[in-house]
Amino acid sequence: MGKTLVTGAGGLVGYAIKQLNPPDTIYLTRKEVDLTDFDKIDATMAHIRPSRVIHLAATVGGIGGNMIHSGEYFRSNIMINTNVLESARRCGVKKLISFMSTCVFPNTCTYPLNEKDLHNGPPHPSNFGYAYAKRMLEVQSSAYRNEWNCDYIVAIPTNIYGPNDDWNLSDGHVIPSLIHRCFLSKKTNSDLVVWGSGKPLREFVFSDDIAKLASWALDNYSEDSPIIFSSGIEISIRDLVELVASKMKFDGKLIFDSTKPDGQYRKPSDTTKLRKYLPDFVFTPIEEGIEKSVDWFVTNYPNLRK
Ligand code: GFB
Repeated sequence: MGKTLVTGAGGLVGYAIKQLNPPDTIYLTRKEVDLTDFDKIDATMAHIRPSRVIHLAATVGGIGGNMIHSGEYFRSNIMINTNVLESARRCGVKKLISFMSTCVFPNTCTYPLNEKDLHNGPPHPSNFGYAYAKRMLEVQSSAYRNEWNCDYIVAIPTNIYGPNDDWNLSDGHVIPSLIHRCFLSKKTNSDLVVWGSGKPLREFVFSDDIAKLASWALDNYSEDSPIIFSSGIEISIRDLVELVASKMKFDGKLIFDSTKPDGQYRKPSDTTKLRKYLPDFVFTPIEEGIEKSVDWFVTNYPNLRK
């Protein structure tokens, strides 16, 4: 079958893929190659000559990071994606999977979010730069399929979390930020400050599930249109915080900081396509996923990414 190259291997999903231990897999991290530099990734691709690529590398963050770094997230992701897909094409990669996120869908559209609605309106303003850059992954993959018959597919996961997350308090996603903040509140015996009203609803997916689904898609999915990876189960931020607090054994006060953004109220996703292919796939329940993430965080503190 040849080699599989994983870009962005130092991150959340890269870590989960390593745990699966797939054969003939080469892991590329940000430290090794700057993917915004075409010559570097092109030379690396030509040297490794993978037949398959799991393209995870991206400049990402939670709502805080997206609002502050809109320009940087746009620039960096456009460059990374353009370079990786083009160097893969040049060296004859047979199959490539890349990732968007349900936050790149239009802000105003009918629910649940369906793959076919991706370009039907502007994204939520809180992640304007990131969303437009990520949408171009679908455009580039489709254009390459049309002209060069490249079997490049795109997955759309919901908010991913798990071990080896980015635990940054200001730029990170809600679950790792809350686990980290709750840990500090416990340590200093202080209130746990939560951003926004706690009312927004989100769907979360554990990183191990994404690793399994990515590996399945490489072997079994070849549609031009993207595929949503989600359980379709929503949870409110308030219920999520209470779950994190209980797994961390935090019994202090919760403060909802209304000066911080709520973001989009909800973004429920349509799982029909995934279920057509994988009717029996079992997603990790959020209680179990949060427990594993908390355990990993506590064990690996203070050597983690934050
Ligand atoms: O993970 P998050 O930043 O991503 O979650 P989004 C934001 C939601 O969690 C908002 C609340 O409703 C926040 O008010 N929240 C509560 C917090 N406490 C915190 C906290 O400490 N940190 C953070 N970050 N949020 C992102 C997109 O949107 O979704 C990205 O901006 C990305 O582009 C990701 O694609 C999947 O779900 O709002």
